[in-house]
Amino acid sequence: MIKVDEFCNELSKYSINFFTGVPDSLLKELNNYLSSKSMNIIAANEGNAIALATGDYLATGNIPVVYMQNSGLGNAVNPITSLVAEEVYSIPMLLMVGWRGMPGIKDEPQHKFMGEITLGLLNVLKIPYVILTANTTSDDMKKYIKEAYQYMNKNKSPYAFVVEQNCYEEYNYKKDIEISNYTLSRENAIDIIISNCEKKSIFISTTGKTSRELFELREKKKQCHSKDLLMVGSMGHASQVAISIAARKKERVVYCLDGDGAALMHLGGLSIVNSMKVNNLRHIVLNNGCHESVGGQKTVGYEIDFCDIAKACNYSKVIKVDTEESLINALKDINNFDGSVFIEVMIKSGSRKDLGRPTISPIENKYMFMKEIEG
Ligand SMILES: Cc1ncc(C[n+]2csc(CCOP(=O)(O)OP(=O)(O)O)c2C)c(N)n1
Repeated sequence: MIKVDEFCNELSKYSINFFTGVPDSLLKELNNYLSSKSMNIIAANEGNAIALATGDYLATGNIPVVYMQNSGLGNAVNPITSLVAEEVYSIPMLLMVGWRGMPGIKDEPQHKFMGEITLGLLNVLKIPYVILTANTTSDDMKKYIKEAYQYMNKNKSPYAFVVEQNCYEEYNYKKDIEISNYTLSRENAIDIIISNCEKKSIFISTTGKTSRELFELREKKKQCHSKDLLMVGSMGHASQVAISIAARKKERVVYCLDGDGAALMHLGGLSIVNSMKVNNLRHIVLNNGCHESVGGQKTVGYEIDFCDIAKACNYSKVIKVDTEESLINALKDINNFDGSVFIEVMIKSGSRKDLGRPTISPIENKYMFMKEIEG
């Protein structure tokens, strides 16, 4: 196992001091350590992080680090091939890639395919890598950093550390607790929404704990899951799936339960709602100001105004709520409303320790959902 402070100190010997990326549960210790550092920018998506790292390299000449879950490689491929590649600007950077869905390790369905192709994808991208495991020692780590640095410095191109689970020792830190007076939890808010929506409403829920909580609430209420599409992967894309279902199924009210991190990841998705004429769409961002599902690392959710953005994107009605009562009133207000609606729900961070995972597969979910909305 590697000590995260030793790891970062070793990097700084090579003037590798700038970190950017999107947090991942496998990189939680690194993210926790970095949360106290100034040269760490939590990016909206992994492609943005590659570009931020490029800018920092151009400005300083020092090699930057980009961290991400392997699912984020998808977002990073375009800037890797058309900005960072040797054929273009030839930018060295160290990628830290959390290896979810690693073959042989039990993981969730959304991680399986990317887990299988992670090393192959790095090969296709011509990015050499080394795998950090629970058995990687401090001496190994120092050797790997030296080799990575020599490669990046000589070739002026990226190198990757692929990070297996339990590779870092637990890092105890005093969490910079976000002071918020919000009283609603995400689970509370979801409960209120599914209890106060129009009867036949459809739900498209974002990745992470939102979908897990929606699933468990249905179980608790003994309701079936057929009206819900649990988008366990493809972070940031739930609202676009919801928009096109809403466009086809005008007779149904379509709710998208989004997260602030997910909405930020592909914010441009908000811009097409007006041109799609989806008067039956209710886009709800559950804003806890952080990536709660992977460890609570901050987003800019509490610092920006999603409602202003939604207004500028021409949603017909835009509402911000921060209490149980105001959420219930907003849901009453939009009942039978003919127009697209955006609601930002200000919530506190946190979730139940015993929160489970969906026990139906995405394929089962797809068939029951399609059956529910057909005709
Ligand atoms: C492309 C991609 N990058 C990173 C992740 C890892 N990930 C899963 S959930 C999550 C946090 C989502 O944050 P938010 O949407 O704010 O919801 P919250 O967990 O706070 O409810 C992240 C970063 C991912 N699944 N996909």
